[in-house]
Order: sequence, then structure tokens, then C-alpha cells
Amino acid sequence: MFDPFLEELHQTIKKRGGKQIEVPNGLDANQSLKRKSTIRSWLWDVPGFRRWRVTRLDAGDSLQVLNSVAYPDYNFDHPLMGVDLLWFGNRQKLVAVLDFQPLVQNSDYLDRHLGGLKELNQKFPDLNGEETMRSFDPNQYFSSWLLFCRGGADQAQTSLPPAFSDFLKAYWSLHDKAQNGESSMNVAEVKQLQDNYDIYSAERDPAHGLFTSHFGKEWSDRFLHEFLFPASGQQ
Ligand code: BLA
Repeated sequence: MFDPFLEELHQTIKKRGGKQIEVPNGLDANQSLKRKSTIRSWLWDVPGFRRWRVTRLDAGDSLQVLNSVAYPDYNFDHPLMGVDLLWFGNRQKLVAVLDFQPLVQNSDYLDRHLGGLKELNQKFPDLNGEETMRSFDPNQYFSSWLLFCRGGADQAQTSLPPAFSDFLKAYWSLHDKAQNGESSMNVAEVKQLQDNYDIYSAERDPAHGLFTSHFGKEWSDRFLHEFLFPASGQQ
């Protein structure tokens, strides 16, 4: 379902000089015979970023997922790029979340970094259903202009493809602007906030139960703390 997006994401990463690096042992892929699912992950070393991860989960008609987070180098203060796309084929249900995930919520910071996403939010109104968050806090590491939709095939086929492309372009343009500007925070502050993102996300991520049901608790705990949110494993 999301393979064209995965392809586009990997192409833009490569175009920006990204080099694939190794995913920690055993976390690069897994399969569940019972749930007939396969999970695969990639890790990229991209200029300007300290970490860029990508995960694809293919459980046939029951679930398709594309998930990715980009963590800028600590000397930049701009938001992380967060993508979480889920397609429940049996129910024809789409959950799509695309955000520039802000490190802080003050208005100077948001004005400086969120303009591009604000425009997309207006351009794609049917991906902005003002959905309620059940497990996350919308005021922590999410922006008010995120594209967040609990929808169906309609949105998946019409708005999502152009929105995904525009979203990637807008994020690169934010990144380029940030690289040429000055960070409002020092390296230690950015590191602290990015680490807290991992800790917060590992606590709230609604995916853990899902991973456990497919791949068992031991593997899922490792995947969560060593791959998805590594700073959460260093407590
Ligand atoms: C929701 N994400 C979800 C849900 C699942 C996943 C099962 C619940 C579906 C629902 O609300 O109906 C699945 N999350 C995954 C999977 C992975 C994962 C499979 O991390 C890993 C491979 N989630 C992110 C990122 C963002 C994000 C980077 O991982 C930011 C863009 C957002 N996911 C996000 C939000 C929700 C969600 C906002 C709704 C949760 C809520 O209601 O609080």
C-alpha cells in the first residue's frame, strides 16, 4: 500500500547523500508465521542528520505500515520529521500522521519552523480532520499543523500521495533553511530534547502491543528501546 512512498522516501534520502548503515543485530527484519506478517527496517546516515530510521510492516490485508523519524544533527534546533501511515485493509481504514515534530512549543520557534507545514495543512483539508489523540499529548512533540487523518480509501488514494511528496519537499526546505540559519539552542539542549522525545514516545507509542502480538515481547522490547527510540533504552 505504501511502497511508492517508501520508494520516494528512500530516493530523496539517497539524493541527499544518505548512506545505508546497519540496523542492530536481529532488528533489521522479523516475520510472524502466525500473523503472516513481515517487518523490515532501514537506518540511514544522512548529511545534516544524526539518525534517520524507516520501518515497513506488511501484514497483508490486516495491516500495512510505513513509519519514519528523522533526527537532525544536535547543532540544529529544527523539528524532527515524523511519519506514521497505517492501512487496515479489512476495514478499509487509514490512519495517516505527518508532522514536523517540534522540540519546544514557544511561538518564536513555531513561527520560525512550522510555516511550510501550515501551508500544507491548508492545502490538504481532508487530511486534517482535527482528530483526537488518545495516547499522545498533542502539545508535546506534535505541532498544531500536523496532517492527521483517520479516514478511508478516498484519502489514501487522492490526497495522501501528493501530500506525502509535498511534505517531504517542505521538510527538506525547512532543513536547508535551518542549516543556513542559526540555532536558538545549544547542542546540549537539543540533545536533551531529542532524548526526551525518545523517552516520551517509547512510553506512549500505541504500537508496542501490536508488535508484541506479532513478534513476541522480547523482540518488541528490544525493537522499541534499541531501534525505534534508542535514548529510551539508556535510562
Ligand atoms: C497511532 N500508530 C498509531 C496506532 C498504531 C500505530 C497501531 C494506533 C492507531 C489508531 O490510533 O487508530 C503504529 N506506530 C505504529 C507502528 C510504529 C509506530 C507500527 O511507531 C512503528 C513502526 N507515531 C509515530 C510517529 C508519529 C506518530 C513518528 O511513530 C508522528 C508523526 C504519530 N501515531 C501517531 C499518532 C497516532 C498514532 C498521533 C494517534 C495516537 C493517539 O490517538 O494518541
